[in-house]
Amino acid sequence: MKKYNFDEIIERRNTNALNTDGFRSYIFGASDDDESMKFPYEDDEFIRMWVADMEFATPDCVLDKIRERLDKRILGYTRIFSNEYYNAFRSWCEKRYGWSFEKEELLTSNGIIPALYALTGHILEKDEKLLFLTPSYAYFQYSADANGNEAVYSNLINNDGYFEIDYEDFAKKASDEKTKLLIFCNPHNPTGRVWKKDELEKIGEIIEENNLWVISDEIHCDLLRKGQKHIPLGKVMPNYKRLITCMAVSKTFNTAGLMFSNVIIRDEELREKWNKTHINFENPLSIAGAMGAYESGEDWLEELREYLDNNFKVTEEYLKENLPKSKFRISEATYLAWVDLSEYFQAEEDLSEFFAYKAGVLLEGGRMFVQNSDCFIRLNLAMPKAMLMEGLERISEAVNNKIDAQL
Ligand code: LCS
Repeated sequence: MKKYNFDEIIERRNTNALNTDGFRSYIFGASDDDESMKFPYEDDEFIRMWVADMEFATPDCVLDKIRERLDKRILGYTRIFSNEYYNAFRSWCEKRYGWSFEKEELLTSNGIIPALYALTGHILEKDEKLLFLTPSYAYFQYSADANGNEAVYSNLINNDGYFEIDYEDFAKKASDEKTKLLIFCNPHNPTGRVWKKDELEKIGEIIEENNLWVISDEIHCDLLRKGQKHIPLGKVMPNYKRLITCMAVSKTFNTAGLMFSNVIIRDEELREKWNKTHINFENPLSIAGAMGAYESGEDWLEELREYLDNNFKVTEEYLKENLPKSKFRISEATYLAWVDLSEYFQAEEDLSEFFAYKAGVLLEGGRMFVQNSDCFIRLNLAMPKAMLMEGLERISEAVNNKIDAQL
């Protein structure tokens, strides 16, 4: 008997949700109130498979802690003073990943994006370069852009839908004397790869050889398919000081709007730099919610993972049957499916636009993932199955209509 209801469809409009109201700017670069940007679908008719938050309710273990905190009735300036939060997060990491860290290394931030921007600025001089693997979550690029640094890319190799690191290329880029920082996404968005021990060790060796700073962005690390295991990069590089690890409850428990994440900085000097410029107040509701997640969120998470595993399975089956020329391997982690539609589209086609206009589906595709991503779409599968099936049907119908029209 299941304890949680992931089939419930929850109305998100009128909550200032980016997911429902922010797609015009985020996906299409328009203004969010641009009346001229019309689609054959009303805004509430779209199936939304884009931004990485979930259509599922945040679990009660999180909401109840927030309610409890609200009931204390004063929401004044707040910072983490007690050991409670550190203990809860450390226990989570010890239990799930067999890894931990010292209390003084743990800092918090209003999200990982602000942390990436700030750390890039602290670490790099203006003429130095930021390296990451592509395709990539675009905010790695934006961190370089915001700080006026050049970005360098190492393309992953696509082995029949399984993405692997090109160590030779990576080592070459890492050895450029101007390359000083790597942002490493573990597990990887958008391909969903969970980097295995031997892969992490090889990457670790190259990092050490070149004395690179590395930010290991592990925000997706709780969202693994059954049978997969997350290994923090810090676990294979236990004594490497130039390593920063970012983790959060926000993806796992659907609390991205609470703007709260963990930034574990080993290097003392960098921590000092951070502390000098970082306004380290936190939202009391965010701390309460994160405590609820770390202390009592495991059984909800295990059921969520089963539900996601099934959504991936039905997506694989549906695509095989209805878009037989699409190429798709179930992601090892994340709730994001990375689907290759190169048999149906040309590189220059704007896939997000195509699916918004022709299918009524909001998704991110192609160039939105920096490079090495032409003809791919990324589908967010974290939604009730009924909604997912509707999205898949619309996607395949639109592609099949396009093919029929070309015949
Ligand atoms: N890092 C990675 C790898 C992410 O995928 C995301 C969110 C973030 C950081 C953002 O962290 P935050 O600032 O919320 O703590 N990923 C998103 C995505 O792929 N689409 O929408 C959000």
